[in-house]
Amino acid sequence: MSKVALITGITGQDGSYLAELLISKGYKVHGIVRRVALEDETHRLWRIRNILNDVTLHAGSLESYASLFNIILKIKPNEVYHLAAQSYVGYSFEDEFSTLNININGTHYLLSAVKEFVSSKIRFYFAGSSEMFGKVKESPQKENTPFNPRSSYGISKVTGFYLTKNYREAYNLHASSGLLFNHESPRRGFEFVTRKISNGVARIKKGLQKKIKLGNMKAKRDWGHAKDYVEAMWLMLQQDNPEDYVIGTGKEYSVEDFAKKAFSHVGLNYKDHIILDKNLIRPAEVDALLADYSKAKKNLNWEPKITFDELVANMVDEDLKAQN
Ligand code: NAP
Ligand code: F7E
Repeated sequence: MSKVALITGITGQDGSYLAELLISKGYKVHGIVRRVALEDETHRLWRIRNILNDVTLHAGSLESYASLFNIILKIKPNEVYHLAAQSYVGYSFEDEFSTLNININGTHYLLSAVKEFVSSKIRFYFAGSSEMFGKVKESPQKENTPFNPRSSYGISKVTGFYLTKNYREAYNLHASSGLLFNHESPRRGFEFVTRKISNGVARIKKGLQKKIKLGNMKAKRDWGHAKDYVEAMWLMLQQDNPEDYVIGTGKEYSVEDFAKKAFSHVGLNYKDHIILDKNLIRPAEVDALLADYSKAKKNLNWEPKITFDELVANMVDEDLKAQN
């Protein structure tokens, strides 16, 4: 019989790729969607437009314990992938309260609802983040690197991580956290720096825009492709024992490196098109992140397949097509 999976955040970047992966593996895939008429394909459903006939969507939100409980009661999932969150670090400085409320309480509500069905042996995935390492205490970062978050977003993910760990230890739940480093794709939200650059490059190339405004170009990130990372989420839930895993590429590049590569992909020099905007510099920055994913390689046999150069080219090429 097909396994049943529930994805919170199915309309997001990772949710859409994970849904595709699980469908290809024969799962019955359910997703939770907030604040949208489910038949409105033009709005938040754009990333899952091509699989709308293959998934079952349920109206609900992280703010509502009742909605989460009732969906789990109805569909009785084998696996729950908790991806929904206020995921934009920049915004978390503008609105700490909603970031903390959604990300912490939402995770708590979902874990608590899953616990009600603990005897049904639901497996649970929590979307942790390299932002938990924040102002890093060591480099590269691995599973036991101390957390030192620099934003309410990072704090919310540390709390979600400990909630997940506590439910694993206290209630014997098969619950794992992925400590995922930045991962991008042509489905990345436009507010994140990689998509802002790839979209800007495409528009500049087509003569629709002249400049891109950026903040801290010296920040370094370990950037992978979301397609590779959803595979790691699935692998974590297929293990006999629930554990936490760092997922990244082991290579770091600056925002400037990304911009340079994206512009050179279309034969332009980034220096001619970038404006530094001090308003985009964050009150507390995460300067550099770099993953040591050796545990995932050893236990999950997971490795990233898509390189940084391929990622940049993929994003710019897709944004160029979208301008046509
Ligand atoms: P994303 O594209 O921003 O998607 C976030 C999803 O959460 C969307 O489906 C959004 O729904 C949903 N959501 C937000 N608030 C909600 C609420 N109150 N109730 C119900 N749903 C809500 O994020 P992503 O890049 O796919 O990331 C997935 C998860 O991984 C997030 O938890 C993120 O924090 C975490 N993460 C991401 C990265 C990365 O580099 N991408 C790295 C580490 C961890 P709407 O469509 O309605 O907005
Ligand atoms: O910023 C710098 C910015 O917003 C990357 C989320 O998926 O990954 C993501 O968080 C860097 C930062 O991603 C601009 O200051 C410069 O140093 O693309 P970002 P993020 O903050 O790393 C982690 C792992 C998550 O968990 C999050 O959910 O780029 N930067 N200029 C800029 N950033 C933005 N957004 N816009 C700029 O103009």
